[in-house]
This record gives sequence, C-alpha cells and structure tokens, in this order.
Amino acid sequence: MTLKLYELVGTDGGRPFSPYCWRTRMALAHKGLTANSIPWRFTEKASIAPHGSEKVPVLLHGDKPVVESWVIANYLEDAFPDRASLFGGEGGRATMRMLNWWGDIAVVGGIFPLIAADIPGHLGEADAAYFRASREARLGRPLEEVASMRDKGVVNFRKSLDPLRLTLKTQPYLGGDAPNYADFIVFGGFQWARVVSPFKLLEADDPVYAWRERLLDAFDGLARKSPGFAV
Ligand SMILES: N[C@@H](CCC(=O)N[C@@H](CS)C(=O)NCC(=O)O)C(=O)O
Repeated sequence: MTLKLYELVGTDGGRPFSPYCWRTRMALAHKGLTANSIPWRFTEKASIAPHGSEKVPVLLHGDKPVVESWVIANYLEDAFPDRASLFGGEGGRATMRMLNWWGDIAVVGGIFPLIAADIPGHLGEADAAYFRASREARLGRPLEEVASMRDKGVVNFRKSLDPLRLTLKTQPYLGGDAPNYADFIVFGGFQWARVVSPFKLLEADDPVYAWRERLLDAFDGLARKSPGFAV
C-alpha cells in the first residue's frame, strides 16, 4: 500500500516548511518508509477536507487518511512494528505525549514570534493574505511589530531550551545514543525556522546547535538537503 503525505509549502512546492510535517517526514525516514509528497497550501483546504482535516500533515496509507502529527506517529509505530521504533516502548510513548506538548507550546510557540514575519515572503498572494490575517489576529499585533522585538525575544527563547540543553550535555540525542521521535518532535520546530527564516535562533557553541546539526545530517541529510537558510 502506498503512502502519501500532504505537506505545507508556499510558492516553492519543493520547500516544505511546517514543523508538524517535518516531524512526520523524520518519523517516516526513521521507519525506512517513503511517502509521495503532495504539496499543499494554506488556501487549499478543500483538497484535505474529504480526509477529515483542515490542517496538515495528512498521511494517506492506501485510502486510509491519518490526520495530525502525533496521531500519525502512533499510527506508523503500530502499523509498522517490525521497523525501527519511534517511541522505544510504551513508557517512551507515554512520556513523549508530554514532550509533544512541550514541542508545540515551548518550541513551536517560542519560535513563532521570532520568524512569523519572514513567512509571507514564501507564500503566494492569497496564502500570504490568509496567513497575515489569521496570525496577526492570534498575536494581537502586526507581524512586523512582533519581529521588531525578536532580538530581545530570542534571549528568552534560548533560555527556555535549558531542559533540552542540559539533557544534551550528557547524551547526543533525546532518544539516547540514537535519535527517536522525541528528537523529531523538537527538531521539527528548528527545521521550520531554518526553511523560512535567516534569523539566528541558536549560538554556534550551544549543545542544542550541535544536536540540530546532527539531525540535519540524519537519514543521509534529509533535512539539510531540503532548501533552507544557513543558520
Ligand atoms: N497539532 C497539529 C497541528 C497541525 C498544524 O497546525 N498545521 C498547520 C501547518 S504548520 C496548518 O495546517 N495550518 C493550516 C491553517 O493555519 O489554516 C499537528 O501536530 O499535526
């Protein structure tokens, strides 16, 4: 049965940028699975509505739609049990549920105000208008005003990564000696930023920077080969 993945792109259909789609991309690679990418844009909601979603990632396994990155990770783990494990057992799955929330709130949520103003430049006119209106409503101010505070904001963001930083001082990956879905949850946010923004999120001497480098090189450089900024 074939796998197909709807992934968020802008004007460049070969530049997928969603943090959640990157979690799924890395999870598929970890399992040694290949999915055909279906480029999807913000204003193409009609194409995924029949699969029961307004957002991506949406994975199709044959005709079966699987929606939402955490649900997809669980699906892949259970549908392909003989492949490398994403969670490392039931304890890992349970703990990663919390890490998934930390990834959404602290990592994706922390990065968002730092790079949001760079995103419309990657989008076509209708998508850019949709993105600006929906995100400015969420942020409560214009994207440019949010961006004007980012030099200060990034200091707080870096500090918020201490739990990750301290862990990486004693092990190369959140998964231990090798990466697993814990790493992909967090890495998805950094890859999103790298694809859409030249803004420097991490200092080069940060253990988190070295970890990001290792994940950029994982799976034969899957993430590094995808178009992005050198950050
Ligand atoms: N919790 C969901 C979040 C998915 C999500 O927010 N996807 C964004 C792309 S990064 C989206 O499709 N947004 C559509 C929109 O804003 O209309 C997941 O982990 O899959």
